[in-house]
Amino acid sequence: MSSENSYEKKHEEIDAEVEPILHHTVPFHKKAAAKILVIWAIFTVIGVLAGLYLPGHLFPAFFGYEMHDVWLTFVVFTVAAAPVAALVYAVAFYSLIAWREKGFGKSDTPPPDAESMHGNTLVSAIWIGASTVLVLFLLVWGMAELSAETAPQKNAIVVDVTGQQWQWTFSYPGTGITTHQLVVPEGRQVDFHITSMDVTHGFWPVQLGVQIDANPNVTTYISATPNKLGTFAVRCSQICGLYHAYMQTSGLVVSNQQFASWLSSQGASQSAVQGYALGGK
Ligand SMILES: [Cu+2]
Repeated sequence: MSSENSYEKKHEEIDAEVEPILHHTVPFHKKAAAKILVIWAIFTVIGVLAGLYLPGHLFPAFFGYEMHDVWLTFVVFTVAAAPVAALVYAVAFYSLIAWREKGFGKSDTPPPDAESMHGNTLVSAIWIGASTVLVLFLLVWGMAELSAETAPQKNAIVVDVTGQQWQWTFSYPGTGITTHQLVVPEGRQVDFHITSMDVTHGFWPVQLGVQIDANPNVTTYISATPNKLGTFAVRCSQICGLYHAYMQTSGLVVSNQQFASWLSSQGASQSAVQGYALGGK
């Protein structure tokens, strides 16, 4: 074999290798797609099971209807997101294992790409259809939950909540009562009117399942309906300064009767919220 022939042969080999890369003629990896589908199904089942069972173990105790709604929304959204996340993880997992560089340093040429997905009507239709259905479902679910939670109730009570570095104060309008421990009646909607005396705080009665910012010079509103007697935690959910982590107190859910007698036993010793900032205000 002459050196010229050998040169041409080498060129043909290179062309054969490069051609598929340049013109995307490698067929869609049907076997790979089938394997990814199996991995996707397994990951989906794991995600759905995790979505169904984990929140029940990770969530704090339920002290209000809103907490139940939060839990249910968490479960529904996790289950709805599981197939989507599973697809991403399945492709990534399969790619990392099956299409990894085998034999490092043996070749400078990367493996050829699969056929381009551009213009694939079926894939586009599934993609757009599934996204639209998912987004619409989550939107309708979210709006229905929100309107159910914000619907006004007849026998609701109002509690004014004031945050400051680093303490919560609760006032009961019309009674003159100001306290650092939140007391609320069972089975009645509590409308919290929240503000701050200094920086942005976050009013978070944990087990009631609601949370909202407490901003200076602004009143924010949130409602919860306690449905279990006992003590729950009240925390600050915004980093608000040096002692943010200690800006916590407790809330107490009592019966309607106990609530009425608590109100009358408190008197109206303090009619205004006092500033407790270092050095006084
Ligand atoms: Cu705070």
